[in-house]
Amino acid sequence: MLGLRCIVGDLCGGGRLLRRLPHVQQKWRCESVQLYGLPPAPRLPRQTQVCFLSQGQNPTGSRAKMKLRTRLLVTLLFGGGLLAVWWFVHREKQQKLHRQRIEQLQKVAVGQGDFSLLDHTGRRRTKRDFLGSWVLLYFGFTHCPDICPDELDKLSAVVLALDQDASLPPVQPLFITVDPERDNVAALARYVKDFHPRLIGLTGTPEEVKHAGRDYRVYANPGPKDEDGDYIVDHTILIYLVSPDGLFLDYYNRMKTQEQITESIRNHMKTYVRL
Ligand SMILES: [Cu+2]
Repeated sequence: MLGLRCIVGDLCGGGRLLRRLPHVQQKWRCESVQLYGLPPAPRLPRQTQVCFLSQGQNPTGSRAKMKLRTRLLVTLLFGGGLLAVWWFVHREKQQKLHRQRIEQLQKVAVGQGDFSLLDHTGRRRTKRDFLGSWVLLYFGFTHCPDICPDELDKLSAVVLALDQDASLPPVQPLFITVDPERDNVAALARYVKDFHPRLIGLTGTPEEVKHAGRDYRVYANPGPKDEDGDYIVDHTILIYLVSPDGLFLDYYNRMKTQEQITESIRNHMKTYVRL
């Protein structure tokens, strides 16, 4: 009997000692509750516990969050400032390049003036009518035996090739006569039909034609007439590229192939900045 009491006493004492340990307390309580048939206490989800801690229980976390916000704000302000400086410098550089380009084109002084001529339908056209369009301009005459037809064939092929690329703007081909004596409106209307459908023929009085050619520094000199009254006009053989601003951009002589001219115009179009 005494032995049994000692064993029970030891068990109770050992139990009390164990129950004082915190991790055992929890387990003990749970097991005790389960033993009496009650459900275990519900546990908060992990996320709720974290939120609870961050909202009121952990001021260090709150300070860290504030620091992060401050850093983000400083980074944004600093980045925005850098972007503003870059934009300002970039705009200044573009404006400087723009001014330099205008000065260079004005120094070239080719094709700066206006012209006023009749087209192959009899309508008066001036250079202003073509502002906003890329223009390929050629000076020649309809009685030219080979050079002018060859050059206009090449010019037409260039325009056709550029037409194939839908990303490029259309080019307006123009043909200005250097032989107003024979190249009237009707002669031009017959002549332009052999080339690109958009080709416009232009003529006028000798003074008007001379004025148009002078702006492009075109040389034209009629030779002596033969017994049939026929003659050849010695003239400059160049194809001029005029920008949508109406300024001379480039020229192509007879040595330039159709492919070279097409590529050059394509590059001009891609690097073009409106004045
Ligand atoms: Cu010719």
